[in-house]
Amino acid sequence: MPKTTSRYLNLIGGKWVEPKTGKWFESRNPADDGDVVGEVAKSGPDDVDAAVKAARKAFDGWRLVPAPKRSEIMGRVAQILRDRKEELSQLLTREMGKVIEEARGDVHESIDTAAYAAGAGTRLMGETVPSELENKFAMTVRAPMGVCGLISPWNFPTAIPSWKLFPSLVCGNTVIFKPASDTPCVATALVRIFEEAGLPPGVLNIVHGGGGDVGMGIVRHPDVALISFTGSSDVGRTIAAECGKSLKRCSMELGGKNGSIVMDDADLELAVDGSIWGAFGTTGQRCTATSRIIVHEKVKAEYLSRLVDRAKKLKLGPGNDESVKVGPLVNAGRVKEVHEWVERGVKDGNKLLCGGRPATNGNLKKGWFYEPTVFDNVKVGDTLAQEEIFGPVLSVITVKSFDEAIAALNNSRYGWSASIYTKDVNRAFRAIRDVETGILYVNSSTIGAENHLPFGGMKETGNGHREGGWTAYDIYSEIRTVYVDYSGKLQRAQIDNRKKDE
Ligand code: UN1
Repeated sequence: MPKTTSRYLNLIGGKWVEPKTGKWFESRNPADDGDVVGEVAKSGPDDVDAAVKAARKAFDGWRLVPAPKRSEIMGRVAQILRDRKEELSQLLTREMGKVIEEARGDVHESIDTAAYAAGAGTRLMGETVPSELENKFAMTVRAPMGVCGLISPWNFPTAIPSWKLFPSLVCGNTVIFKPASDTPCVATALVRIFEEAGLPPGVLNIVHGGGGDVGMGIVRHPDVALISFTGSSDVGRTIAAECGKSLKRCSMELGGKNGSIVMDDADLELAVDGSIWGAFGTTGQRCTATSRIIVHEKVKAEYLSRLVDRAKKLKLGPGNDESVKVGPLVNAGRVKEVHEWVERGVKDGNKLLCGGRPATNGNLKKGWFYEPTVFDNVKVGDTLAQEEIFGPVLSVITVKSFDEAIAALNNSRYGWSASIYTKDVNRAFRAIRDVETGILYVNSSTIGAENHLPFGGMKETGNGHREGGWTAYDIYSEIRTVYVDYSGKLQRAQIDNRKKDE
């Protein structure tokens, strides 16, 4: 009997509806290409338009719901997420591929973000400042922006949408959510939880489909006030340019080429632990993954031999096997692309120490696996040291001093995350001052950010916004400055209350 596949629809104005295009696409398990997770709406511009209309209509009611009441719903979402953590994590692993322990971390990050949001509505603070004039009051209040377009990636299928969904909704906006087309099923499961928690119809709409038809449709729509996008710098640049045409606010979380400095006084075992986790955790598919090691020449030989030994022993396999450390890449295209970068490294004369090819032994051939790869002899300007690979490929650069290490680290057009391993507090603080990244870890990996702190990068990694913590709430609100004059007469700032020669 043919297996029946579940269909994943769009949620528009509180109703689950088929796409007006009549088209569908499949979401498949990256560890087993024969496993179809779901059949998903392949939407088009009419679907986007219907969703924006619904969100626009719902905005008038939602913005007037007191923010603490909006937050109460987020508290309920947090509770349902806790109750469903295992179920969601299993679906996440099946659809995206990351190992189950990390899938639980991904979902837990959503729980943390929801719990933060559950209190955030009581802290949507403005400020009061004295006026220069008598009998006049000055303050700021926050106002929602309208309809927000949230476009999320596949690598953190619940955590990253959560960083966008919770603050935008608590701030009083309504939302069109376009999840990555590699992870639509888990995104749908997340949206169903908001629905179940009592979010009014039309406040959160999901539209599935491709970046061109749906993503750019949302970006270009005149009734969408804001775009939040996480993905590659190339796509981010296109979206930001489009937003620039109508001066639409956009928040961009983009590419990275994150480096860890291993100084000559580093705890080498710790540095190796952190490098393995940073480079090969999530199969290297984190924006903040470690893709460069900048190691002091004095400790290089010892560090590298331990690192390569560990990399070779990592167990690859389907993420739902609890003993597996490295899951598949997300799709066939990623394997091809990662391999092209590796071939480029070999051609450039970088020295391949381990890995360097798709992993196809036994069951692995059913999915999109790639061997953990380490390259030595990489120079700061080499392709492998400059381009974001987004796979399990680590490039090692050798330096002779702290200053050279910082210069190598900063020799990148990206500025996501960095780390330094040293026992010298002076070097640690100089790194805090001198690195050109949005995040710095001292004696830890380049990954592992916590949801309640700002998260974002410098240079071509973004455009200055920070998700996470309190700063996410600034992305999704307008500041309105209010002056209340209770003097009963016209008072002119900068003119009255001043003598001519003052
Ligand atoms: C990402 O880097 O793509 O900081 C997101 C971390 C996770 C989120 C990573 N909390 O490693």
